[in-house]
Amino acid sequence: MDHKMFCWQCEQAAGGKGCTEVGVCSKDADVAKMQDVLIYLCKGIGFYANENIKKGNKVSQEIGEFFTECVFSTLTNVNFDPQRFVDYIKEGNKVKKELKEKLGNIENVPDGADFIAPETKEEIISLEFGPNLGVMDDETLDMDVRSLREFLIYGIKGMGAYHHHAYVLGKFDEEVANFMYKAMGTTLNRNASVEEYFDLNMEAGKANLKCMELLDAANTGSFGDPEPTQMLITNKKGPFIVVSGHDLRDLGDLLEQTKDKGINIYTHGEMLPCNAYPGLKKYPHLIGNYGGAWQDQQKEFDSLPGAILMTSNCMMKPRDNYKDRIFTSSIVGWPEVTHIETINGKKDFTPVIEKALELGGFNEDEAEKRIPMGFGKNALLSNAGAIVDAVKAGDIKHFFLIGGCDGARPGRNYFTEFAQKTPKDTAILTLACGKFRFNKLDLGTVAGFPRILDCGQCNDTYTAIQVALALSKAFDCGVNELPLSFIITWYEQKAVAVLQTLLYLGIRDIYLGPTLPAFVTPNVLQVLVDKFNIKPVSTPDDDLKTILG
Ligand code: SF4
Ligand code: SF3
Repeated sequence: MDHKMFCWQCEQAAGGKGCTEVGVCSKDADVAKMQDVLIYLCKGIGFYANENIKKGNKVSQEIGEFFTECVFSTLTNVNFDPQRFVDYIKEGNKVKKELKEKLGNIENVPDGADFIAPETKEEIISLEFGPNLGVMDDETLDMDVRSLREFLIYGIKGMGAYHHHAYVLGKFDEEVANFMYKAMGTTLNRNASVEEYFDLNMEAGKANLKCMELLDAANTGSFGDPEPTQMLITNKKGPFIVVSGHDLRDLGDLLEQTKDKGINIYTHGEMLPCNAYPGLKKYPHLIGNYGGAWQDQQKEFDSLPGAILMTSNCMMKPRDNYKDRIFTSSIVGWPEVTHIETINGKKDFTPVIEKALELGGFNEDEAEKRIPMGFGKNALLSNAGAIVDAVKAGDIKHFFLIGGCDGARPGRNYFTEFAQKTPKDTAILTLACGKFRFNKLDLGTVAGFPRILDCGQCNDTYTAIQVALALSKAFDCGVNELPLSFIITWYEQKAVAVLQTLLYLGIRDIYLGPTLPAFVTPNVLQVLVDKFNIKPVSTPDDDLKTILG
């Protein structure tokens, strides 16, 4: 192929088709190639792990964690550091050899399963694209098969992210790991059909539901159930650290290491929901949330007089102005940015703490503002009776789940306008960073509840699903018959995993925006329309009119 790279895994894909010179996300062609090579290796690891499992051989948790970390590392806006990919690739070669040896000789090994990657950056990036290496390189592959194959791989990446957040809190799940092996291994099969891939995408939805349940158990088991909270959204005088991403363990550890140090901790982006967890908010120096969604970070961090810790996506290219005060941990990486290593299962955040103290923080208190949040599973389900009564009395006429990722495209104003235009006798459930489009609007209350009910991070789609199931039980009907509509905003691959879960659950009439994924072909879209009546968003007025009849 004549491009330097090809990536179309996120909503920002250049020209709505794919990034071919450099990623709109700033991923360069070298890192793109290394990620392609790592995914190629993971396909073979998946194949050999799955064959071992079929034979009754156990695949260790260590391998499961490594595999999960590898797929997660290739998610959009996570890791841009070539050296980290060289390390993953070297380890991946070892893991594959180990699994192969354990299995002994077998028949019907697909092409590419035995691929062993070179182990220097120069050699890795000079590998030629070809079948299994890269997305677009086997020109003979049917485009619909490719579309569903990549749909599956992106869902696995998203699931990998959730699985990683769960197992750092002690919840590793063999069934989830086993599905990831099987699915990745299948992508080596050149004869896998559209039907086979469609079914695997549905199975991915099921496995991801399990994974989100696991993460819910990990988060609430470690830090308690989120409780409704009036969260501070303005700045307080004094030194501070802004913590971004999705990793609750990192935040918990940092809070412990900063207590009594005179440092305030603000959440940022997808960390916002942490302000509602009893085990985290018990630290009085977790004082609130700073800023908006991920795409505003370059502007918001530019002259920030505090330290920043990125614990997962979404990391943007840091400007020189703040390169010295931003730190990465866990899965995240950027060359030249200080990475907090995990040593014997522990992280020492001293460099972040020292930087925060050195910078001195905000000079004065801003006029205080707070917004309601923390409507997690427990908080909502314990109010299920009152919610059902309000629906029966006609006080709440409709629920909208407006959730998913935020992003930089102008078309995303749709979600702000949509929220503003929802009638006053309706409630909005929201989750993930897409909420920043409207979470500071004062939309008032309905039946004694805030009209905007913030359920948490993107993985808390699990909460929304539990609420939908509780309502459908109370009204003795299917979820699709409830006065509930799903308005999903996507950007990266966790949203793909969540979409697979919603489809697996048979949820119909989902509105998806701001644009449809570049990797979905017209035929695949037609199948999704026929089976699930999924539709692209149009205008808030038209969509509201269709939904509310
Ligand atoms: Fe382009 Fe998105 Fe891929 Fe980055 S992750 S290279 S923006 S498609
Ligand atoms: Fe946002 Fe990146 Fe997806 Fe967890 S932080 S939702 S975009």
